[in-house]
Amino acid sequence: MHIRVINPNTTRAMTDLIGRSARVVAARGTVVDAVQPTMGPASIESHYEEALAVPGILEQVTLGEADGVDGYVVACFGDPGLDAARELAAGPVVGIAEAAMHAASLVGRRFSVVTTLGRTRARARELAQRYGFADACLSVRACEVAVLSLDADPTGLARIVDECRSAVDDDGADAVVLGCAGMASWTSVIAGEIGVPVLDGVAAGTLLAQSLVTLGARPGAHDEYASPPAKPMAGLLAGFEIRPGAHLPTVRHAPVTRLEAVWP
Ligand code: 5HY
Repeated sequence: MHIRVINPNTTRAMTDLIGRSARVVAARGTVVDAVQPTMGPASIESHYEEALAVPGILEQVTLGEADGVDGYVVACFGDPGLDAARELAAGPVVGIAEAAMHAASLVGRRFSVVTTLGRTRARARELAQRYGFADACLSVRACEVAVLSLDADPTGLARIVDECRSAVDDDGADAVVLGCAGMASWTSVIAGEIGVPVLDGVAAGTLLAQSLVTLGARPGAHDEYASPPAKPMAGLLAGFEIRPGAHLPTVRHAPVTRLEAVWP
């Protein structure tokens, strides 16, 4: 089985981190690689950046289809481009917010999300509502550390732990969802500090995508997730045109980053 984890931003260090976090949990025999778009924002912390990340995600799904990828993880907490990716992919496509929230709902009655900047909180709450967790998602907190500062900021981890602890002590959460792919490597450290399950969507998404492939569960090729209709595409997006009789665009880019799998 081949699972491809797509970092929708264009920061190689995050792609590397995401790839490592995914490979740690993947089953022996599951090939996991991590890629990033050839175009788009260095990080995603606004609606504008989220919108501009989608063509790059679809580029990577198109390339993945040519590579015979069985399932995908969209590794950005806003789950950008998820529905569009499902129209292109033959196999399952899982978002990290979606995966982490579902996992949290199986180990806690009520969970909180701890994300990066406060401006992304509404998006997290919107996703909780979309995924059916309007009641289960108790609160969405922000550590106010920018995505690309998570590693560099010496106070970053402490600020995330503080917000996670407040989610438990003040909000009453019995599970916490990490609201950024860049937090993936801190899951067990944070769980040890706050004493409740902590769910990272990179790991949860990798395992969920792997499980869906094992179950043979893929988006229905009819109705909502059918291939997009053939249609002219103008300007910068001309490479995304789907021609009559085709199911995929003729994207001409090669992936910038492809970390070959090294499973444990
Ligand atoms: C992420 N942004 O997981 C989100 C987190 C956020 O570049 N990768 C990003 O703040 O929404």
